[in-house]
Amino acid sequence: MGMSKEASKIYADIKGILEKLYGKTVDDASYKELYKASALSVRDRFMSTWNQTIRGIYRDKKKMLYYMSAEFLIGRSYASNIINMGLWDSYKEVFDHLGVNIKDIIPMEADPGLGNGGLGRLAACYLESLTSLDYPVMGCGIRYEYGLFKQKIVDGAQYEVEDDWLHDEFVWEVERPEWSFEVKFNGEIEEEWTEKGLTINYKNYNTVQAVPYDVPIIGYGCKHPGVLRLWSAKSEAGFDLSSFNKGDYLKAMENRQLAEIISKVLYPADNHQQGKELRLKQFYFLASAQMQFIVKYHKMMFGDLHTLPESTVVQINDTHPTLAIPELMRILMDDEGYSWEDAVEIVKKVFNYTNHTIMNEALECWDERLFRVLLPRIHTIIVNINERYCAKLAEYFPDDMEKISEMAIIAYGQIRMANLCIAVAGHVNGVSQLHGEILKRRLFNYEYQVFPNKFTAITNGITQRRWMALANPELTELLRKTIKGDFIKDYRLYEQLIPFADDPSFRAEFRDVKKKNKERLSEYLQDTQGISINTDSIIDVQSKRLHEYKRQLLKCIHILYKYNHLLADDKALTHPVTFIFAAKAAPGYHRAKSIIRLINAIADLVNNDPRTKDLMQVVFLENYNVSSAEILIPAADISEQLSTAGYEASGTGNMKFMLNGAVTIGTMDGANVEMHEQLGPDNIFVFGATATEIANYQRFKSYNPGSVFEKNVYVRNALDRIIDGSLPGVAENAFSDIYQSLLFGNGYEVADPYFVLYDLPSYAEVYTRAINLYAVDNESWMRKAIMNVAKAGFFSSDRAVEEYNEIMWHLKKYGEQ
Ligand code: 26W
Repeated sequence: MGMSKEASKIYADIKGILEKLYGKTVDDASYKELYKASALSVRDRFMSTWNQTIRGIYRDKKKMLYYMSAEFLIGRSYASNIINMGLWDSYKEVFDHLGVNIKDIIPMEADPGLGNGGLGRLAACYLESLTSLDYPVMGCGIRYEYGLFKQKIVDGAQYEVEDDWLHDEFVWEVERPEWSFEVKFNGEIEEEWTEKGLTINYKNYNTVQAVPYDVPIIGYGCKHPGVLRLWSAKSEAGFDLSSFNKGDYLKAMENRQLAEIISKVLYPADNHQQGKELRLKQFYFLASAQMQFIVKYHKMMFGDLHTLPESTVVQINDTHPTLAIPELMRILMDDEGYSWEDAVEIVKKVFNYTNHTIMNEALECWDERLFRVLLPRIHTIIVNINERYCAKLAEYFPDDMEKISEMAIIAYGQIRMANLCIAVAGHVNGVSQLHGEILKRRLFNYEYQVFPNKFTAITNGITQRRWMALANPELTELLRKTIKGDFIKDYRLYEQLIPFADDPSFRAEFRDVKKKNKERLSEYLQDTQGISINTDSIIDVQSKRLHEYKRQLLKCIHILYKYNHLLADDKALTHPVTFIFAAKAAPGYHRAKSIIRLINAIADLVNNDPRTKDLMQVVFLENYNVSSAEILIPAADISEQLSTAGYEASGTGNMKFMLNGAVTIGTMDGANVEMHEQLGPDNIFVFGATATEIANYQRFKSYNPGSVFEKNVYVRNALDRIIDGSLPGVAENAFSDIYQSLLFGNGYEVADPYFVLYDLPSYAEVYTRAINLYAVDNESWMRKAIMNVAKAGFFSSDRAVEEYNEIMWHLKKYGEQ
């Protein structure tokens, strides 16, 4: 059996690496060793291209985008790199030759969980798209030694286990110690007037060394790899020399730990900020290291910093990296001798800001006293920015102190990061059309009046390389036979599918693909959790972080509603349904954890009742992450996008389901609104109150969940199930808190703040319609599913980054002058 030339070469390389690394042959290497050796052979194939790209940027003084983010949820790199390099078939051939399934090699790589959810995954999709489109980009983040916790479910409850993802070595990263910088904390500043003007003396500070690790980003075609630069904290060599010299070795080591703790762990809270000192340290650490790099690099290229905006544009992904703004001011003034005015002129041309949430508890604020102690110099700079900013605002709103203090960067002892971003950034972006409108009309309405042109709304996107080619090889194969041209590269080509939605033989093939993906999911659930699912059932999925506004509870109560209905009428469900949930809860978010416990209790109830178990099954998929999403999403028939209208800034999971041919049941929220627009009302199931209706209820405090409860006996009976002792394995009052909160609220929270009961009847109505359609007119269902794929092109991150580039980045492709 002969291998192709390419495969033979790869095979020889892997053989050589195995020998060198482990002294083993391909026959006695373990899967882990095979993974590592083959990954290194992949690396060897792009290293010189990567190197040339970096040199080219420097030589041609190319403008580069720095995408700064506290989170990059990149997922595994191995298959993605091979696919984008066009080497998938050859690598598969090699493993076939070895009698090994390449699909068993892929999971040997740890999935770097360097993000919580949507915001981190968006950053990863954007890096991939920018690189695929041949734009120069550097992602800038933190090399957390421990990523997001791994989730274990024990007796129905979530437990967190550390994610030691670097344990087996991360083969893709390259340490760049020559680009290390010192980051300074604490201490005092002294202002001194000399003949050169005001000079700042910063004394008695602590230093931490920031060491970058570069991860290559291999775009489609692998022409010009991008880079994700992740900063790691190291204590200074001889960090505490005096203790060392006094023989206090332990004290010295202790200090070392205190320094290195900065990049130890990703905070696992999503949409809830706590103002913790260590988190502030992480953010300044990232901001300072990255700005020092940018300044040094620009000076090497241009010699002079006036031209900084010609080489540099920075995108701030949510407020987490905001301190980059005052840090660049500090460097320009204190280290480079610029005046305030000159520094401002440069800085305001460099930064743009993307907002990802309107949730009040997620808007970052820092206690001013804590801030001043940790970052005294940055504090004085922000005070100065604030003074000038407020003076400017006073010109627009003379004597309106209320408005000005609402917009101020510092007020009531708090430093507000979003306000700082709006004051300085060139553009403020919302992540969907609706979200952009809400920023302008509600959250930042005063700012919008002052800076009407700053506000933009570029809808999020996802990369079709990972979310089609990698995650759904079966559908990719079918599309390859159907679509003319390279739809992996060009998202516009998906529309060619539209006529095929009416073609019965295409539908049959499409249905077949879905079935195979359900079987793959079933195997996964069997292997990981010992669960078997009915692959002829409708697969209904809600997968996303657990949060009350995302309303996993709505789906829970609806399942109980259906369960009751089925007990009363065995025709209440016309087709078997598998209800899947996948969600991590922030460890300190008790209500969210309690909802996970509830989901598992409901699973125990319906899965074990002989009257319902053949028609309904409830599954909680453990440890949802990028890798499990790649298996889960392609298997879905129904995508649940249930957020209370106005709360989900965009959503990107919704787009992944759409691309993979699931039909959405959703509210008119975030990007669902645009999916509805693209698809037309026939290809999506919309329900629930609109964002305007919700806002009005809130404004007039006119929503009363008690009346829904009283009026609707089905709602009442469903809700009663959670407290009437029906649920097995839990104490009768285990969920009384949830029940109470929905009906009565408590001291500091209104009743049913996310309108779960309000939307339940319309959800139930639309749900029944959806299931019935699938059951009685499956051809029409498949038609809708295919239309979803056909219309998903708009939601490509290729489209999104092109829009950003057009409006704010103004990058040139490699080879473009
Ligand atoms: C703890 C502080 C904090 C605050 C906010 C941590 C993380 C956040 C993020 C903004 C949460 C997040 O991921 N937001 C999501 O961003 C996605 C990408 O734009 C959107 O699609 C989601 O709608 C939004 O919830």
